[in-house]
Amino acid sequence: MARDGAIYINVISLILIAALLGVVVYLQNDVRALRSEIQELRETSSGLPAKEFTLETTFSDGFAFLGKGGAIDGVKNPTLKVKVGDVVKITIVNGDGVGHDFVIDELKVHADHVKEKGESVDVIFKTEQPGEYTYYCSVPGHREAGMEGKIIVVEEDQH
Ligand SMILES: [Cu+2]
Repeated sequence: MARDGAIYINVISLILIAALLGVVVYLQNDVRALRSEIQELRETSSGLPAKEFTLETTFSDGFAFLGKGGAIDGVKNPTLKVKVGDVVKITIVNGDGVGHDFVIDELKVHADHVKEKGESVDVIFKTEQPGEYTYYCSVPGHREAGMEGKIIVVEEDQH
């Protein structure tokens, strides 16, 4: 009787150990799946814009780009601050019904013209060198009439 009991307990512990091993393997697979999911998310998110700005063209005593939303909201020709390596997206919205474009010569940025009121266009670019660059509208006379501002690119560790 005592022997039967001992065998019974051994069988039970073997089943328990097998069950525990199963749980451990299951959890390991879960962790692995989570890791690869996180890696995938990292890879896809690295291509998304890190900095987004919206500029609306406006006319009131001269032309200007008017900042929309965030820290630049309501600021005329706002200074845009970004970091080296940032993927920058700038949306130009036509707010005055006059044809405009958006150019940053040094960064080889040149947006298509927005002709009608409400029309918008996005430019996306990656910053590579620190520096101070000028954005402007290249429609003849517009830069002189006020459509000019700065974009400042700083090193990663500066703020
Ligand atoms: Cu213009």
